Amino acid sequence: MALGNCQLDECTFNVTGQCVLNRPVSQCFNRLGFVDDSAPDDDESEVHTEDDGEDLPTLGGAVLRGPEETPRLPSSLTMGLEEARSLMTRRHTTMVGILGLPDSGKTACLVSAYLLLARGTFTGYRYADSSTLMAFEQISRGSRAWSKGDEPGQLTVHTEMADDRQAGFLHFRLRRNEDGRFFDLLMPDLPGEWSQALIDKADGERFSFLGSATVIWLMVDGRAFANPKTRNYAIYRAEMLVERLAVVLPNPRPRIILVPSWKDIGDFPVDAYNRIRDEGLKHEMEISLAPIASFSFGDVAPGSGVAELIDVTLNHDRTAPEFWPDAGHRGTRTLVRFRSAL
Ligand SMILES: Nc1nc2c(ncn2[C@@H]2O[C@H](COP(=O)(O)OP(=O)(O)OP(=O)(O)O)[C@@H](O)[C@H]2O)c(=O)[nH]1
Ligand SMILES: [Mg+2]
Repeated sequence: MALGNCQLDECTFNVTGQCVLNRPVSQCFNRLGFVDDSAPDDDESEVHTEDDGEDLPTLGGAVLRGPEETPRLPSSLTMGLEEARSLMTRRHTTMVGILGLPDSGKTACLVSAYLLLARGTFTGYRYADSSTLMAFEQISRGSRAWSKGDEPGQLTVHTEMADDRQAGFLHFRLRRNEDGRFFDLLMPDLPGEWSQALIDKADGERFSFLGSATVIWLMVDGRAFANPKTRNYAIYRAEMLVERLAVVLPNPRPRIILVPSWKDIGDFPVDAYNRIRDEGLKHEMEISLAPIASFSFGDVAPGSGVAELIDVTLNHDRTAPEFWPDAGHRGTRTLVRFRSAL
C-alpha cells in the first residue's frame, strides 16, 4: 500500500516532501498506512526516555504529543491594559500588536526572543528587566524541557487565555549595546482565534487596544507559503486580515511588519509579500517584511531574524533589510537535523 501523509504535526513532509527526522520517507513509520513488520508484538509497555539515543522517531512522537492539558496563560501573570498604559506614560515604551491565525508562530516568536535574551545571544541588546517573567516561563516550558536534546518537538502549545476578552501583555526591558539606552517593550500573546474571528466575523472589539500600539506584527505561517498548493489561500487570508485591520487601526497608521515564521524551511516568496504589501497600500498601510525562524529544522540558526525584528520594531526609522539578496539559492535549502540550542 502506498504511504500517505505524515501524522506528526511538526513534520514538514506534507509540505516539503522531506522528513524532519531525516528518515528515508518510504520507511518512516509516522506516515499514514505504515505497517511495522519488525516491531515485537508485546512492546506496548516500552518506555522511551531522553537517553534512548538512536530511537529518535519514537522519542519525537512522545515530544510531539505535548502536554496532556493545554496550559492557559493566567491574566495575573501578564500586564493588563491599564498597567500597560501607565508604563507607557512613565517610560519610553513600544507596544506591539501581534495578530496572526492559529499556528502562525506568535507564541514561538516570543519564546524565541526570551530564550535568546536569557542566553545572552540576542544581537544588539541585553536583557535588563521584565515585569512578566513568570508568563515568559509559562509559555517557554515546552522548549526549555527539550532544549538539551537534538530532536524536533512541539516547542509551544496552542495559546488559550483565562480571560478571552482582554489582551494581557508580556513585558521586556532591553538595553541597547551600542549606546546603553533602555527600551521597554509590551507584546500580547493572543490566541489565533482572535484573528480568525476578526477575518470571519469582523469581531474587532477585542483588538481595540491596537489603538495604543506603535507597531503591528502580522504573523503568517511560513509553511503555508512554502507550499505552492496552499500559498494562494494563505495570501488570500493574509489580505483579508489586512483589510479587516484597516477598520480597526487608527489613522495615521502604526507601522506594520509582515512576519512570516518558519524561515528555516526556506525564503518567503517575494510575490506573496508583494501582494500583501499592495493590499496594505489600498488601505494606507505600509507593510514591511521581517521573516523569522523562531526555532529551526533547517540550516539557519534558531532564533534567526528575531533580534532584527525587535530592532526594527524599537527603531521605527530603521529600514528593513533586503531579504532576497541572493535569489540564486532560493528553494535549494534542504532540511537538516533539528538544531534545538538557541
Ligand atoms: N521550526 C520552526 N517551528 C516553528 C516556527 N514558528 C513556530 N513554530 C512551531 O509551529 C507551531 C505553531 O507555533 P505557535 O507559536 O504555537 O503558533 P501560534 O501562532 O502561537 O498559534 P496559536 O496559539 O494557536 O494561535 C509550534 O509547534 C511551534 O513550535 C519557526 O520559525 N520554525
Ligand atoms: Mg500561541
